[in-house]
Amino acid sequence: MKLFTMLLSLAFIASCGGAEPESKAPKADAAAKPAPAEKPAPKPEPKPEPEVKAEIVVDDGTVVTINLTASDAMQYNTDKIEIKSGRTVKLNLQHVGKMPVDMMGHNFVLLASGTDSAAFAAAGVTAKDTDYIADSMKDKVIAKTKMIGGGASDSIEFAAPAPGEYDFLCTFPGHSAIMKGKLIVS
Ligand SMILES: [Cu+2]
Repeated sequence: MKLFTMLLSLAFIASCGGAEPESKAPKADAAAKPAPAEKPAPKPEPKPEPEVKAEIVVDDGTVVTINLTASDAMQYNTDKIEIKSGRTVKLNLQHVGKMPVDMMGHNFVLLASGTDSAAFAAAGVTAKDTDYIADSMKDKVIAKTKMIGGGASDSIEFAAPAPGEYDFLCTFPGHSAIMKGKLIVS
């Protein structure tokens, strides 16, 4: 009788013991799966827009520095530059593109007040040797950089002209339709 009871309880324990791990195992599995490793991947990235844009015009009271860029998209980084008269102007032109000067050359040419910039550009279309500035129009130029290709830069210095509005442009054929702007001196 005692032995039978013992066997019975052993069988009971065995069956219990057999059932327990089965019910525990999936629980532990389910708990372990979603918790680690999968969350970091789809973290939302809150783009903070770095905008580490250099100032285009920096005036220290004596020298005004103009940081002009020109791109393969045939664009300057500004079409309006405002400065004060009496300053020495240091203009840095940087071609931030990659295309060669023969295909996407850029320069900066500042024209005397009242110059017809379209006529100026048209006159120079065939004057490749002089950066597309016609001899007949030379006297309209207040200041100019070299014609440069992708990755190159040129810096020039000139005295700020008298208060007024002045056109500037890129003289590479066709560019001045877009690559033009106003220098406003006050
Ligand atoms: Cu250009």
